[in-house]
Amino acid sequence: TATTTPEREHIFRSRLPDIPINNNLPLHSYLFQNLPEHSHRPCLISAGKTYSYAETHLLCRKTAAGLSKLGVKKGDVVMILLQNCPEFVFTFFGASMIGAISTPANPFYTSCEIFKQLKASNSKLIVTQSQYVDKLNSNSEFKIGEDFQVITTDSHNPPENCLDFYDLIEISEEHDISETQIDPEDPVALPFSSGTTGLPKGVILTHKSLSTSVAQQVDGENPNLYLKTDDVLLCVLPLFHIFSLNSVLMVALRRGSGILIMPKFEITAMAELVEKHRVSVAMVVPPLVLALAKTPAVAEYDLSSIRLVMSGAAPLGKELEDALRSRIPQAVLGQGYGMTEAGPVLSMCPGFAKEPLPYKAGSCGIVVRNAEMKVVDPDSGASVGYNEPGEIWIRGEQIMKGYLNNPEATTATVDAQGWLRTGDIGYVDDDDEVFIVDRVKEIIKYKGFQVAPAELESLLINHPSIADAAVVSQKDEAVGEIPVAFVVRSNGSELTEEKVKQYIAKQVVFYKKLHKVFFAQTIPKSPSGKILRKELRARIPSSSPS
Ligand code: 4UV
Repeated sequence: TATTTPEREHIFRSRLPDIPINNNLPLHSYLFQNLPEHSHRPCLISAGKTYSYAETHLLCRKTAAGLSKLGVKKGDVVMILLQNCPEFVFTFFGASMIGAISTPANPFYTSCEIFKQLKASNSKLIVTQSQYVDKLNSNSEFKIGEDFQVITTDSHNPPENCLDFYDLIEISEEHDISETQIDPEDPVALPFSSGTTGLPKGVILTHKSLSTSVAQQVDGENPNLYLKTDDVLLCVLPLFHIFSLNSVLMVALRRGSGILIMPKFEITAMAELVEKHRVSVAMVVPPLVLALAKTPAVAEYDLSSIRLVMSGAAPLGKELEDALRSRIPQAVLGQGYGMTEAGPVLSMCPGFAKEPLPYKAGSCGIVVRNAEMKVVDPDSGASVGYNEPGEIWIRGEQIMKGYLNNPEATTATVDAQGWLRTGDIGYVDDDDEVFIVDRVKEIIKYKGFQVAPAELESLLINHPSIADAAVVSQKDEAVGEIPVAFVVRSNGSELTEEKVKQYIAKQVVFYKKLHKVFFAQTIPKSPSGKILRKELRARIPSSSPS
């Protein structure tokens, strides 16, 4: 931990001035605060159906009433297990309105992954689509209708023991919403993240943290991310991940922009929708930039409506950035840097501002306003100045309140002065631009999705023929990084690479699958028992196929 005296601290701030931030309202009230100004404008545009702001707000209130009829109360946790769809939005804000908390989960998760999050979050209700209900029926410990309730959004004939979303909200009147007093420090969202180490943990984001984060992006005279009511934002990144939830959905709601909801990514369908709905703002991840820039068929569509592209969640290579620039030359192309625990946005391209500032290729922009950033030398613990690399730390009202039921992990991540350590190595250049150069945390990012090595290691060690195991990342051109394992077989075991891969594949979502298994005699560890991951990464043959 840093022991430097305050006068020696180097603190970086936004080049944009601080602004007054109204973060004492419940999140939904803050986001819908300007509703009267744009109540008839399109809010959610989805599969041929458009909901105006007024309709969206009404459906959120009806969902609030429906949830409350079902017995959901302040502080209860609702799991949202949905692809992007309007009901995701209704459920999230319906829950918020009654003081409940949403824990978003990937609908492609295996049953085992879903139940881990269900248990850890102590959630008693899942909102999902009927196609995922089979996975919810396969747990011997938890029974639908007894241990938890399931609401399906897509059928008037819901599967056995499930309730229909629209039945529920149609019998509910908005005035049925129970009066709930919401404190700005109350949790509203509980996404899961493994942070700098260990297993996925519930990240407590409060009404205050999320409204602060949104304000840092889109509020003020000269917002860092300037959105207009006639903008249409592309919502193709999954809403269960904080990037899309905050920096697509919430920022758009605050500004009254339209949100084009796509349930899944398919490049030509996306290009067609961009053309049809004149999408003007696109939040993307590097693999999507690759698809946009390199898919020949994309050239057949008119993408001239796009004026802003923000890439985030993983590093964007310069070559890729240039390739996209030549395809959509009219757009401002820049990055946002976020981390679930950071609320999530740490820095954003100043070229997105109403009065844009210049920025460089490869930079993650400038630190968000009303926040402080420092770069800490991992060896000395001292904060360093311009152009010197170190671990990026962030402080401000937007960061998480802590990890759910895990004070140890919380204090290891947020210090007593309120600084959150990111596990990212970067520097701030002379123009206050943030550059990320490395990652010292365990996390592996496959297309921007989190893979926690500790999760795969615990599954591997459960195998009767495996004595020890470690999972590390390998660089991959198309998806960023892939998980690979080092495995120590138990005495005499003839376990094969294929068997290990299959064993993991059965238990995890696609992006956590092992791409390669190396057998080893031992796993190198520090005296305190920490896996020496760098050493293992160096052992991966660079020519190995991915
Ligand atoms: O916790 P997480 O999965 O969170 C994210 C959130 C990303 C963003 C990006 C822009 C936004 O506006 C926003 O709201 C959210 O990815 O993973 C956090 C880690 O991902 C890496 C870095 O290692 C983080 O600690 N990462 C995120 N953005 C970038 C990045 C980036 N632009 N460049 C390099 N690495």
